[in-house]
Amino acid sequence: MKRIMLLLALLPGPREPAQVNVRLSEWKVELSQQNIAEGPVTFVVTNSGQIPHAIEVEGQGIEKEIETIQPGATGTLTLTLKRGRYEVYCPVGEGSHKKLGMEARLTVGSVRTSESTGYDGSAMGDAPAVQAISVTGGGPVVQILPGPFPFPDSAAPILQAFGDEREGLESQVKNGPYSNNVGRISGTFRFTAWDKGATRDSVDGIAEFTTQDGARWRLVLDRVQTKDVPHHPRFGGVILGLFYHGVTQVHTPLVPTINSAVALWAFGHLYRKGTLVTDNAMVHVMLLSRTRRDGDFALACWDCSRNKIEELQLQILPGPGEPKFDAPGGFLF
Ligand SMILES: [Cu+2]
Repeated sequence: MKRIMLLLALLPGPREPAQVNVRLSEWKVELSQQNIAEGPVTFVVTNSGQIPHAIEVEGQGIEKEIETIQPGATGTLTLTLKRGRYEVYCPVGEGSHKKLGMEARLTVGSVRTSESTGYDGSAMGDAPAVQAISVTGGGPVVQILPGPFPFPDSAAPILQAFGDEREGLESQVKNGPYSNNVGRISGTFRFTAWDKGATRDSVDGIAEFTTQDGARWRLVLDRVQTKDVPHHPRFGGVILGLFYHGVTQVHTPLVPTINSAVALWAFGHLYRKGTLVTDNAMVHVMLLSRTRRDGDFALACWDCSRNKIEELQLQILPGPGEPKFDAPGGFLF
């Protein structure tokens, strides 16, 4: 009996999975360790953010994801990983969470750099092919006047998660720059935007237009806004290729769900009839999948993400703490 006990103690038991703690938030995936041994591993994933997230582990022929985790909740994923490099990212939002920074790298076993087969930025499709974009408006120029948002019931459940921004957004549902109340105006808009990472994004552009009241406006864009974009969850600067708004819970749901070729946030120098109004107008520009129909330019869809990317939107709002100006926020070029 004694001999058998000893034998059992010497036998290698099933290996306990290694544990990697993963913390998800906007817009980061943080791993407790970036290097682990080959074999079984359990990812203990906590969503510390404000919106639902998930993880997908990809590399060496593996592509496994966890079910979506609600804010504050935890989930686990156990995998057996062989030696190599892996990518751990959030698959929510058709790639937009990943694009906003929710990705991390994990190395299993010891891997020499020359052996990075199966993990390579371009092969994984995560290296943006375009770093800059130049856009010139060419369509009818339309001013979006204040009015009710046409899909209030679709936006209502999304707004539940917006915390202290909810009240302001709910007032914009009733009367805001996302309405079907539009007027034809004249003007031009062109810009170039550079997507160079968290702090080096840049923009150079100019919009000139005459609003319905006959006032001539000029907006000069020469710097992006990377912080304090007043939308949940926060991000700014220049982003090329982003699926957001609407049902995504990313930024206001008073814009339908869209796909954008470029989205940017900038501070603009705004002039009215040649006089400087502000150097800090808050500007949001998107070249996006079409949301408005021909003719009356009414919002035509709540999910517009599959439409052709051909709508150029410009939104100009007063800077933080600055008084309202008498031009409403939204324009199409
Ligand atoms: Cu996410």
